Formats: sequence, C-alpha cells, structure tokens
Amino acid sequence: MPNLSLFPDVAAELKQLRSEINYHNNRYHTLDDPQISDAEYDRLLQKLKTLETQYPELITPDSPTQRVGATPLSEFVTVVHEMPMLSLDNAFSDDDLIAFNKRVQDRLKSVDEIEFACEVKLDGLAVSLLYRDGILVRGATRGDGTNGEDITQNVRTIGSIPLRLLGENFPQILEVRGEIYMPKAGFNKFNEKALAAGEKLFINPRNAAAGSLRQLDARITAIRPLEMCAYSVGLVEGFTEENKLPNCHTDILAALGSWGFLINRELKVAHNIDECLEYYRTIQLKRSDLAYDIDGIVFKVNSRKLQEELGFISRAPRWAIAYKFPAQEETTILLDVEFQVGRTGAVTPVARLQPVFVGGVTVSNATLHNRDEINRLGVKIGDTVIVLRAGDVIPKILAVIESKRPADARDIIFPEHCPVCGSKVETVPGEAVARCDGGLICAAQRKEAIKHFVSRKAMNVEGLGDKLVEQLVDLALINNLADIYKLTREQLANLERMGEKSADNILAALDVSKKTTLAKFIYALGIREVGESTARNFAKAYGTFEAFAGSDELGLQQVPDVGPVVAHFVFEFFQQENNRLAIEQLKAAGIYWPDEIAGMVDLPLAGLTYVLTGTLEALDRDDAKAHLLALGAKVSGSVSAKTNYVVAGPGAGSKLQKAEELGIKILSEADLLALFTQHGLTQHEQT
Ligand code: JCF
Repeated sequence: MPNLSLFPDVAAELKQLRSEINYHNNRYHTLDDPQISDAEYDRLLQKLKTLETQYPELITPDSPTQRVGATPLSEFVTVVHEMPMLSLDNAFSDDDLIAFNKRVQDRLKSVDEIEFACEVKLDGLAVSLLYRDGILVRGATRGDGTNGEDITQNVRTIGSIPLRLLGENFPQILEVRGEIYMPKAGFNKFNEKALAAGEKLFINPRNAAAGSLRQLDARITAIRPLEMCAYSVGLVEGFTEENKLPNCHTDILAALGSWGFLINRELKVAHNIDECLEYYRTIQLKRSDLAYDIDGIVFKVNSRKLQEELGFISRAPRWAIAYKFPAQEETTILLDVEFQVGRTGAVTPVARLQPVFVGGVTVSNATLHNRDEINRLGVKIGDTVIVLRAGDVIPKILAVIESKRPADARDIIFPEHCPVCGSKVETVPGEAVARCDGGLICAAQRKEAIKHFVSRKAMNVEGLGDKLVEQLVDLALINNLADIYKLTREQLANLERMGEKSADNILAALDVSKKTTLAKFIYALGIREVGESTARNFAKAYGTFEAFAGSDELGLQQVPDVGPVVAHFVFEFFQQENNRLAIEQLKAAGIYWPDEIAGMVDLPLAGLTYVLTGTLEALDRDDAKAHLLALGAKVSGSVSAKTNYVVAGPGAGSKLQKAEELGIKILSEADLLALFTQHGLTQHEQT
C-alpha cells in the first residue's frame, strides 16, 4: 500500500476524479443517459491518466484507467463457484407455463395468485462477478455451473460492469450474476468491418460474445462491443442488520441497479400467470425491434421467502422457468442452388433447402445474395448449413458445418448465361451483383417489370397478381408495360383459374388504375435506383412528365437526393427506343394524373416528420404511410431529434423508447385516424 498520507492532496484529488468518472461511466454505459459529452469524459480520463503517470504508486486496480491490462494470459485458470450457478427449467408452450404455475401453487399450498418477475432471456453468456468491499476482484464464466474460467481481465474491459460499486450500502462480499452479450448493432458493425478486412465473420451475436470473452489478450476483448445485464446475486455476506438483501427479486435488481449495474429495462412484475402469458406475447411481438437477441422469457417467483419454500430440483430452481421462443436458427441441408433473375437483371442465387421449421415457419428457400457470399461461406451443394430466419426477413444461410460435408458435395457454379433468356451474365468489376444483359428481351425481367408496374405502390391494378402476370408473359399476351392496357376480355377469361367475372374485374381495375399521380407513374416505370421517394422528388421538381423525361444528367442531379448514378440510370432509360415507345403507348392507353403540383407547397403536414412503429390494427401500414405523404409529411424509418411524431401501435419497441427519451409526441393509431379524417381522408381512399 502506498502511504497516502505522503500525498494527501493528490490522493484526495485522485479519489474525487475516479468517483466522478465512475459516475459518468455509469450514466453513459448503464443508464444510457450521459450528462457530459464524450469529449468532456475523455478530458476527465486524460486528467486522471496524467496524474497517475506522475504518481504511479497511487494507481489502484479499480481505477477507471485500469480496465485494459497489457499482459496477455497464457491460459485461463479454473474457478470453483462458491455457490453453483443454476440452469433454468424450460417451457415450450403456454401449457408448460400454466403447469409451472400450478406446480408452484400446489407446492406452496396457495390458492392466491403468485407474483412473478418477468424478464427477457438474453442470448449471451452467463457470468459471475465477485466484489469484495465494493471492488471487482473476480469475473468467471458459468462453465458447467460448478467450475468456470477466470475471465477477470476480460470482464474488466466491459464498460457497463463497475470496477467499484456505486453508493455505500452494499454487502462486504457480493457475487453478481448476469449475462454478457453483444447488442445487434455492435455485432453488425463488427461483422461489416471484418468482411471489409477479409476476416472471418461471427455467425451470430452470441458466438461473437463468446469469442470475445475467450480472448487471452484482454486488449482484444476491450474493442468488442459487449454489455452485461445483471439478473441475480450469488454469494452475499456481510450485510448489516438494518441493511440487508431486499425481500423480492425485483427489489434486488433495483439494488443492483443502484450499485451501478445495467438492469434490463423490459423487467415487469406480473400478478398472475395470465399476465405472464401476456408479457410473453408482448415481448415476442417486439423481439426483432429489441437492440439485442433474446431466446425466451424468464419468469421468477418474486418473493424470496416463497423462493426459499420452493427450493431446488436437481440443478434448477423450482421458482423459475424459461419460456423459450421458437428457435430462429436451425441446421438443414442445401439441396440445390437456383439462379433467379430480377427486374433489373440481377442474378441472385437462391438456396433450395430441405424444409426446416425455424423462426415459426417452415423454410425451404434462403437467399445466398451473390457470388461473394457463396465464396465467403465456402458452401457446396449437399452441405449441412445453419439457416437464420429472424422476424419477417428473408431466411439466410449463416454458416456451413464443414465436418458434415458429404463426399459427393458439389461446387456451386455461377452461370455465365442467363438461365431464362440465355443472354450473357455480366459482372461489373467492383460490384457484387451479376446481371443478365438481356433487358426486356429476358422474360424474367419482363415479368418482374410488369409485376412492379401493376403493384400497389405503383399503378395499383387490383387483382393482377404475380401468377397472372407470369401466365400473361409466358403466353406472350403482354410484351411491354403498355400491353396490359390492351388485354381483352377473351384473353383474360381464358387464363387458368379465371372466368368472365374475374376478367371483368381486372378490366375494371385496369381502368381505375389509369388515374394516377406523376410520382407513382415515374415509380411504376421501374427505372433502376428510382424508388418511391426518388420518384416523388422527381415529380415535385419537374411538375410534368415531359420535363422529367427530357432532362439531361446534370439537370437530373439538381433534384434532392439524386446523384450521378441515379441520374445516369434515368437518362439511359429514356435513351432506349423501346422505353420511349412503351411510354407513348401508355399515354395513348389513357393514363393520366390530375395536376397536383399547385397544391403541393402548402399541404397540411408539410415540414413534419412521422415515424410509424409497432403494429397498426385498423390501418394498413402502407396506407397510413401513403396518407401521411399525401398530406405533405415525411415518413422516416428511425427516430431522431428531427422526428415530430411517433405513431406507436402494440408491440412498439426501441423506437418508442427512444421517442419517449427524446420527449417526442407519441400518437396512437386512433389519433392518426382522427388526423386523416380531419384532413378529409377516409381509410379506403386512394392517395
Ligand atoms: O437473461 C438470461 N439469459 C437469464 C439467465 C436471466 C435470468 O434471470 C436467469 C438466467 C439463468 C439462471 N436466472 C437464472 C436463475
């Protein structure tokens, strides 16, 4: 121990500085509510470093400068847990959960409803942190529950883990248990960097967290975006009479929070099993919106007294259960790879899989994106692969289990000619996508162009679905966009699964679709890189179709959000004779848009930005968006200081949280409907 009395003023200053830094570290990492800027924080830390360099004998292990050790270990030392780290019993259905509740009530001989703490089950690694007199002295993995590995050096680098407990009223010995995980955003950023550097990617955030903790050199762990949430205590000793462990689980978590730990904010108390089931469903709805992966919900009897009465069975407490979500990752076999040709000619490899139940549905196809992705995965036909299906996104192949590769596995050969029209497949150097250069000669591109043209956000021809378009192209009844308006009743009525009635309906829908807006018409043309919002910008900027179609590349680039690439695609599009011809024919078919430009400047919601989150019940999300746009508002996908209103439906997650934090006005779906009505829009009106 350095003799502090030799440097009383310095020692006091160091103490003050460390406590200030610890406070702000907690505000930043744990409470996600910083009170000072990053630069100010860095200045404090720098000041501490400078002082410690002058007085190295006054450096303490719990100093915020001591998070990253410089000496790699040669191996991890085994730790024997003072109290075994338990596992949790699993439930896989509502019935399992109801049975759990019944077991609890029966054992407690209780007719009263039981109070449960409800938590999300973080998908990471369980760890134990030991604090002696408020100082972190050991971090260990769960291991097999009895023996773990000493990862003290690694856990010290994690910002949300206090090196010294905050406050005063903690016990002499405190073992904190929790989950270390890598939030999705950090994982994605990390993998993007690894991909750019040609390094190996992690399969999922859980593996990334495990790989990051298993580093003998903690300097590597330090640059990985890890977090820890505390979920219980283990060994606790040396509390005083007046200051003891709280009586229920949620109060223990609150105490842990006050000592500086991150406590998951989805924590709730349920007063009976129905509320538990409701919690499960609410979280399941917002699962994909959460900032981290979870694999289920943990329910715990909240009262410690009741927990003690219930006790343990083998290695799991009788007072807790993990209700697992359906897995989002499964292994299956890659049966074949087919190549699909999209609207712009992009040739996309699609994996045909042995059907597997994952993410709540049976999956038999997954995207392989492009050639680079196939090379990166090193996947062959016949391989056993891990597929991910999270939320509503297209399933993808995460990894190959090479040890299971059969002897007759085949290489995936990328085609040199379009599988549909035989044209050459071009790869532009520096671009990952390969393209069929057949243009509208290619039936696949023609089909996709027409599907896009008639789709809801484009010309919105009701009833003209994908299957019908495919038949019409296959039968050569439509060859360009304008041909759809030349279809006859007989032609339509003779198609498979069609009759005269349906034919009439489609003809009527085609007629209705002729009245559109300039923006929708531009979007419907399917010009590369011209999505809905770019099309809207063009319509606004040019006012007439002729002005838009006749503009040169420099002129096009004057339009908001339009760069040289988009300008080039637009210019090229109108250079092509067949496109010009199709447009003439469309005009001749009677497509028109009422003059809307005059009214565009002072629309009622001009200048306001809305974000939609959660599920809408009465309104279709696309309709709601279209209505808002029609009233002049901007609709954004993410909440920021620029957001004026967030419309939150059931299951709203992180976006709603962020809006609340930023003090942004929150609207319900009813508010939105009222707004639409106020401005003369009814639910079914087309905008
Ligand atoms: O988030 C978790 N993965 C998690 C795991 C949360 C908990 O409350 C747990 C746990 C494992 C064991 N509680 C116990 C007793």
